[in-house]
Amino acid sequence: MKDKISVIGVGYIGLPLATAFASSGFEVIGLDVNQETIDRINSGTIDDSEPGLSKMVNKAVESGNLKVTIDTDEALRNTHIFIVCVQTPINDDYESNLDYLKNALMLITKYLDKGDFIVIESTIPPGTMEFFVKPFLEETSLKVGSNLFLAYCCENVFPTNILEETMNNDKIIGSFDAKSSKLAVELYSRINKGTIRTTDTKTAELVKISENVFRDVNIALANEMAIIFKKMGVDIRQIIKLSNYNKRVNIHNPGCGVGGSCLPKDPYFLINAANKYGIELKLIETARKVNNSMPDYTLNIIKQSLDDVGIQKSDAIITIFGVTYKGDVVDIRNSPAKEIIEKLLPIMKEVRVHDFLSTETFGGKKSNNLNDSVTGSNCVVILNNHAGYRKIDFRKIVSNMAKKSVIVDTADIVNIEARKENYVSI
Ligand code: SAJ
Repeated sequence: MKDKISVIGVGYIGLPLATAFASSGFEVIGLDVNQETIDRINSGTIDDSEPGLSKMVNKAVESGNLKVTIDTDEALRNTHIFIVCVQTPINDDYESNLDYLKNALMLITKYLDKGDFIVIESTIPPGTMEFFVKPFLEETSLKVGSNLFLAYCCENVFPTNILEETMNNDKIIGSFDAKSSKLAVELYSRINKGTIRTTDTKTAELVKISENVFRDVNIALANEMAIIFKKMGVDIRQIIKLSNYNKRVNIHNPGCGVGGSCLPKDPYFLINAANKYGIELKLIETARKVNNSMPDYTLNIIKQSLDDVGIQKSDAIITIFGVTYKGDVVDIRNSPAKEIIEKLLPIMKEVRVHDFLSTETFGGKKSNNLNDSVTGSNCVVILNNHAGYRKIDFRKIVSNMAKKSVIVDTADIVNIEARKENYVSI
């Protein structure tokens, strides 16, 4: 008989993971609350923005090794390995919302047997394993480390490269006992060629958060530098390029804001934890503020650029390129495009929205055809760097735009030849 794994939550993280296990010979059954997600997987119609993923999912489904369902009983019955990949969002007050995790644990506890193994992949605030997950599971009267095994195996895969990273990234595993650690290493070694390191649960939780805090703070640094260098009339991209030749320097890229489901959220897990110790994390909080201010900064650049070419805002046609939170993903969660478009709509004559991968418009006018979207436009605003945009010769775009027009490029993709007086970078 094949080993069976139940994966709870077959979204951005759960599906590639479930697929990787199914492809390596496990019998995997994925549970999700979203019928649409289940239908797409079963009918072989998931989008193919993640390289290699849709093909591998279809193959795993066809082989019979991967099944997905919304039926809890079907998914969790007769399973001894449970992997939780549900979202852990924050509420409007920046407090973590562990309801999805709690719900997943509640379902699992109904099916738990002696000797079962539970893995948490979801990103969680520090201490969650110790003060929430473990006590919750032990309410069943099973005991972690003795007749129940538990590990935190934080995901760290990069959207646009998820499948490859699921199978090759180094992995950190946090647990309370040696047997759980061993089980986790054995399990992940079946799909992962990277180095797997083990530690305690709180360290593992903080590793995951630290990775995203590092990135968020570094992006804020790049954004702040972009603001001052622009005032000085110096090209930030040149500065980054030349500075990064120093092997100890890695300045990140400025942009129109920081979106996605991770970076705008994970720093608050640490900020909130620090508050409980009476400590204010000034740098990390400021980084969040800087990054959150970038959509407004972008708006001001758009307004100023229109002024500079002599166009009244109320007469201006704006074309947005890119609504997803970053290039080459379909995900629009926390996309800075939302705030930018919603703030442009009441003050501009028309806001057209183009995106190669998403049908979302955030209230703007959908334009499927690139040329139509720029014809007569006064301002093309590039918000992400989808491959489709990277291939464009922007000289052609400029020639289709209105006579008085400007390109605002927040993603550094316009080709040098097209960067004339009507080009503004962030
Ligand atoms: N961004 C910038 N400048 C940069 C890099 C990114 O403005 O130099 C923006 C992007 O446009 C986007 C946002 O930041 O709006 C986040 O993008 P990202 O590519 O930095 O990160 P995510 O959210 O797609 O994925 C991150 C990754 N974390 C790290 O690289 C440390 C990924 O590995 C994690 O698994 C993921 O968060 C997660 O799930 O936590």
